[in-house]
Amino acid sequence: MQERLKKILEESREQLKKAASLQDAEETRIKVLGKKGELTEILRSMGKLSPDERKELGQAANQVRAEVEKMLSDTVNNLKEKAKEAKFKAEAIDVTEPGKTYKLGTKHPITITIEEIAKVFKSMGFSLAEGPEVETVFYNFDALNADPYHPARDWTDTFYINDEILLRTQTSPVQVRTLLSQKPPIRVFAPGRCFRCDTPDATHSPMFHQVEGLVVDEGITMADLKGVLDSFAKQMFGSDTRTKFRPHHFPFTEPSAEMDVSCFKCGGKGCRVCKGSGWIEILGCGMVHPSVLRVGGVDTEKYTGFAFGMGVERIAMLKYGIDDIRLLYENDMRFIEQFK
Ligand code: 2U9
Repeated sequence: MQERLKKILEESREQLKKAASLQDAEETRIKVLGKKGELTEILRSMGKLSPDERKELGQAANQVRAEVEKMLSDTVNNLKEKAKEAKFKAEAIDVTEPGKTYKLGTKHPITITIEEIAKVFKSMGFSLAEGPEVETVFYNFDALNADPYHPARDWTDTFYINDEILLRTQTSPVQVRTLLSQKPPIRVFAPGRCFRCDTPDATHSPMFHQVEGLVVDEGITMADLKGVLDSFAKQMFGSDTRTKFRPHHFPFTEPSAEMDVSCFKCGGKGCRVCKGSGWIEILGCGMVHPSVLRVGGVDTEKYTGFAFGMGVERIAMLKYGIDDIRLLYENDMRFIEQFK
């Protein structure tokens, strides 16, 4: 029996020396000290021995058990320590390494221009209005007093999805929706993407942006239109900017006009930007046609209004000296990154 105990102790020592994981150590514990373990079996079988033999063997067995337990706990502690060291090593951070830098994107020149225009109109009490890019013929044409045979309605000029649904050709449908959902006084500006079947060239893109505006209240006159748009021009292009209104025609406004600003490059003397005229056309505008107001549910005996619309690409191109609209949509970062 003593020999067996010695063997158990030696084998345990050898096995634990080789133990590479907590699992290996646990296997040794089960083999020796488990319910059916070698040492447990010996201790259990001692009942059959004489009291003297039991005392002698009991002492020896308990000593072996204590030693195996001590070796087990040393091995477990040792393995845990090693695992901790390995984890620390794997997770080590070299604080001297240069940090990772992430390249920040820049705002698109069209976004910058829309934000600049929005800031000016917000400062004059206008609020933002938005609407769907996929519209109905009613909101895009019918409600805006467009002649049933107006060329813009033609499928060669407009992207139709079916007979009734199209990609909006201007942001005006947003204001029609505003008229139908809000009561005067109304003071909104509507920036957004628009679509027309244009073949791309230096000045045309089938997708472009507009900012339109609408004011409806009691006693609104052409003087309000001129005051607001002159103030816009001065805030947008500099306080020295002068404005000039030329008669024009739009189906949704009457009277209608186009507004020119004195050239912000040469101050009006004439240069390449203003093509020698000293003036640059910036936007279209007019008093909202009573038919449009009526479709919007507005009492035309009580209320009048003015509206305006401008092409964002045109303003951005003039401001930044961009000579080809296609540059705005090629997504060449070397171009886009210049506008910060
Ligand atoms: C409602 C009533 C009236 C919006 C207006 C213009 C004049 C205009 C053009 C500018 C350059 C379009 O991008 S462009 O080609 N727009 O000249 N737009 S008045 O009039 C409205 C809109 C909605 C209910």
